[in-house]
Amino acid sequence: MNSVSPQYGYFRRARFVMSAPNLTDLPTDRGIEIAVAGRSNAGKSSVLNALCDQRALARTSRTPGRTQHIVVFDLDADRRLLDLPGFGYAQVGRAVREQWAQTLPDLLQFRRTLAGLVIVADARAPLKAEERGLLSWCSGAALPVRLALNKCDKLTRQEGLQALRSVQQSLVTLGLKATDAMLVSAASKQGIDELRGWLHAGFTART
Ligand SMILES: Nc1nc2c(ncn2[C@@H]2O[C@H](COP(=O)(O)OP(=O)(O)OP(=O)(O)O)[C@@H](O)[C@H]2O)c(=O)[nH]1
Ligand SMILES: [Mg+2]
Repeated sequence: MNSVSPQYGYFRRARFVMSAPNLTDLPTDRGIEIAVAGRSNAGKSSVLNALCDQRALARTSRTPGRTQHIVVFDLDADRRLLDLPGFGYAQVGRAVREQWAQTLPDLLQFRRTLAGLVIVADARAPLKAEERGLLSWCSGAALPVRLALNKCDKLTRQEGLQALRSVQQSLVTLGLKATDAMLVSAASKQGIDELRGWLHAGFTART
């Protein structure tokens, strides 16, 4: 379960490139990027580490608000993963929150290399306004999106399926497909290889 299928081996070669405070600090807008977004503490950095099969590639923390810049990882010369700051965490200073509230829409709208978005949400919590907003934006812009319901190791199989079904109904009302949601766990690695497969499709669609 904790292995990387051979065709996705390039995830293992992920390297930290930079931590960018602003969009203008990002690498040249060329190649293909997939970003990981979501509520603070949902497990974005942990999911990214699980995808790349590396323990400490992206910094994780029990304290919400750990990732405050756009953290960029290279998979190879043309493909990058972006770990985005979390939204919805009140303790992060107001200035930081407001700056990010403006940066995220700009990134989604203007970053030409952005080929997909993984939204990481806590499988135990219902979708909130920010997640719905992001999902509906992706639906309108036809940006491929995957909603990864993380921490499913904390739920029984039955609870997990219930959470998945209820979120799938929301997705359909937002104009997305029920199959755009999946249960994952950065801890147990459930669903991680499937998510890698989705990223792989996004990374290879344009090359
Ligand atoms: N049980 C369990 N805990 C998890 C899982 N994924 C992440 N966590 C824990 O959740 C906490 C937050 O994880 P992070 O990966 O730092 O979350 P983040 O979304 O990157 O947080 P910010 O960068 O602050 O926005 C850490 O204590 C992780 O160990 C999971 O699949 N299962
Ligand atoms: Mg993080």
